[in-house]
Amino acid sequence: MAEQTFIMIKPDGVQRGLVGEIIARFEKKGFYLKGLKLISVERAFAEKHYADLSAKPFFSGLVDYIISGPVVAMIWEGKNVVVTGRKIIGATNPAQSEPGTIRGDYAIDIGRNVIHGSDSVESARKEIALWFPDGSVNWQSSQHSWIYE
Ligand code: IDP
Ligand code: MG
Repeated sequence: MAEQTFIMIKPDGVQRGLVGEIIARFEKKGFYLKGLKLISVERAFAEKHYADLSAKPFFSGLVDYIISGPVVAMIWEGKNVVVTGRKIIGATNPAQSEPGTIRGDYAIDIGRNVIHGSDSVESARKEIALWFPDGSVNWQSSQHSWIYE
């Protein structure tokens, strides 16, 4: 199967009306949308998603942030989508994110950085299994041969 990543538009991105803009960036790049839902998650679920960060001082604030409103959970697929997705998103701290990236263009503070993207193929696999237990939607784009040589 082609590489997949888990992308989540955080509650601030939903509240600020950035859902369409963010989806458009991944679509126009040529990645394929293979899963999509608007969902509010409970504290225990958010803690599981961010389990690797449980020792960090900002952990409880981070969990409060993620459960503060609905998020848009997505699976995106394509060649190198994990690494390229992180580039489209930009550096964790928007103060260091390049203009042209999502965080560089739409965020100011690290604790309100609009979007999440898996940091490796292995975390993508885990995060997709957590957020999409039924797996991804199987479809093929009719544009495939216009995007890949
Ligand atoms: P990432 O989202 O770029 O992968 P991580 O280090 O995995 O960054 O951190 C997860 C999320 O935790 C960040 O996107 C951000 O929302 C939040 N976060 C990270 N560092 C801080 C911090 O120092 N203060 C507040 N929130 C932070
Ligand atoms: Mg991370």
